Amino acid sequence: MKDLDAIAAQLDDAARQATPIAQLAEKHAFSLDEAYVVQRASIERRIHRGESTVGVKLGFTSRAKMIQMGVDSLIWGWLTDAMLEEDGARVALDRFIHPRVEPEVCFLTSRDIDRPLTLLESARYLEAVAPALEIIDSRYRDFRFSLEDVVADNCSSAGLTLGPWTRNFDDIGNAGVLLRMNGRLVQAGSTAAILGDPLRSVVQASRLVALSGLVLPAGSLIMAGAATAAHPLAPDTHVHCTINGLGSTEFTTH
Ligand code: 0L1
Repeated sequence: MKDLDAIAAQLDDAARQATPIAQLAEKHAFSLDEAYVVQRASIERRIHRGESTVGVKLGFTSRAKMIQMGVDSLIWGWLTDAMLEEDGARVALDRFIHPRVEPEVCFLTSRDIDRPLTLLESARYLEAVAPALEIIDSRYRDFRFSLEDVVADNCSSAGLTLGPWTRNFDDIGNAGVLLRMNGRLVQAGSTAAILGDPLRSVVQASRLVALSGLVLPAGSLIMAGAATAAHPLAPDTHVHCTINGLGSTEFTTH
């Protein structure tokens, strides 16, 4: 028998104790719809502990990420205030299991989003855009999962930093993206890798949130998804992401 709350508790405990667990979806035979119920239940546990949701993230919006993780569908999860790190922060890695980092674009919404938006409409719902670094950390052993598993695990969400907010939406469709670690270039790409244009992530986020019968309030973050494959994080590493026309964001691990 499936107990979706118990599955959410297992994932939540794995995250809090930074201890990996075996994949769950096959054993407990839960569907993708049920995986989102597990995800919501694990977020409710965070909210119960005092965290607040600050927005949503999309996953597998780029071919590089789909190929890296062997899945082929767009997914979405929640961001909470506890995941936010200051730009330039020192980030302790001991609270993660096997963290990775990826360069992203983040949007800030200006109005409630309560229905699916078109691409043309999406810009009118945005206040600002910023370069971002997302730390992902699968709670599953060896960072291996099915689509249902990763959705239940809130799409591996673990942390993020944001660079300066701007209203420079004009060139975000094909802006150069560089990810450096200790000064060494480890990934180079373009924001065009994110669904052909990161604004399409806003469209997709509006569709997915509306499908769930929810409203994304004004002032929410929308992490558009990775522009490149993710890189493992090791201690004592300065991580720096630049997005042409948007600026940069960085953190140092310890
Ligand atoms: O940007 C992304 O595609 C994030 C996907 C998160 C899931 C993962 O790779 O663990």
